Amino acid sequence: MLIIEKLENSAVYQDLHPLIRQLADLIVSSWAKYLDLAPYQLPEGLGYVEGKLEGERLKIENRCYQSPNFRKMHLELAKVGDSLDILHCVMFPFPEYGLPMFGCDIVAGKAGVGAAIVDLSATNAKRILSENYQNALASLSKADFSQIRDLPEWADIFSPFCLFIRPNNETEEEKFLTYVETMLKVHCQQAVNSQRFSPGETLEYIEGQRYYCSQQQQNDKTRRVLEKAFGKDWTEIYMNTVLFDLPPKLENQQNVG
Ligand code: BLA
Repeated sequence: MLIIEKLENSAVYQDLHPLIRQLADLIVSSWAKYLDLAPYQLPEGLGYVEGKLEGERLKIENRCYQSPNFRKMHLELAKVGDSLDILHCVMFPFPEYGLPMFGCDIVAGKAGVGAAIVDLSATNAKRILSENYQNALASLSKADFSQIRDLPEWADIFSPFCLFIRPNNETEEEKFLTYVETMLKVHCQQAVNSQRFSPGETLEYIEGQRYYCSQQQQNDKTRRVLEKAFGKDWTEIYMNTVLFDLPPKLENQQNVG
């Protein structure tokens, strides 16, 4: 079993908004609880990065794992000066299992958490979650959240279960955590029980993951924060190789399981 390095030891973790710390703990502990984790090697030099071009210093701490069903599970914690705290998480399945993408993002400023989003996004051609997923997620409710935010134009990748809010108080922050906890549990349980598709059928899910990544790469808000600290060229590489890298072509695929 993989020994997971404690998040408390991370250079960034200690200074982050409490909701981000709690969510980071929840994500890593859910992965460890449900999945058989192995290390995942990020591109050289991109585990911990610090940048400062114009404006404030940006520090990024990355944690990355893989499992028999997931090519890459990425948790990123970032701090921009003392003004912006960010959590970003994506789970990239091996496409032959036909699984959706788990994605989560929290952005907190001086005034508190402005954006908290989580989704399980389908990767089939119709972009509709399987009945198993739909049934398992049916108990989730958005009724307790007072400020549901509008999604931007590129967000056609998200499912009807996508929750995008500005939490209004600690109760709503806790309810957001519970919502994410349910999604992670359902996703991990469905994943470990999933069957492999044939190479022909897998192409559809590779294409679905490509589309997911290409839409996420259109998020100018993410791009702008990174460009200010690291410049355009570095940001392009980082968004394409760390945040939203495309699954390798089928013939190169290696399954750890
Ligand atoms: C929004 N993401 C944002 C915002 C910032 C970032 C500053 C604006 C916050 C707001 O509108 O209140 C910044 N997010 C980052 C940075 C990183 C990051 C710098 O992850 C990484 C280093 N984004 C994701 C994932 C999802 C996501 C996985 O990375 C969803 C599953 C969603 N972020 C997302 C959405 C918005 C957002 C939908 C709102 C965009 C908009 O309103 O235009």
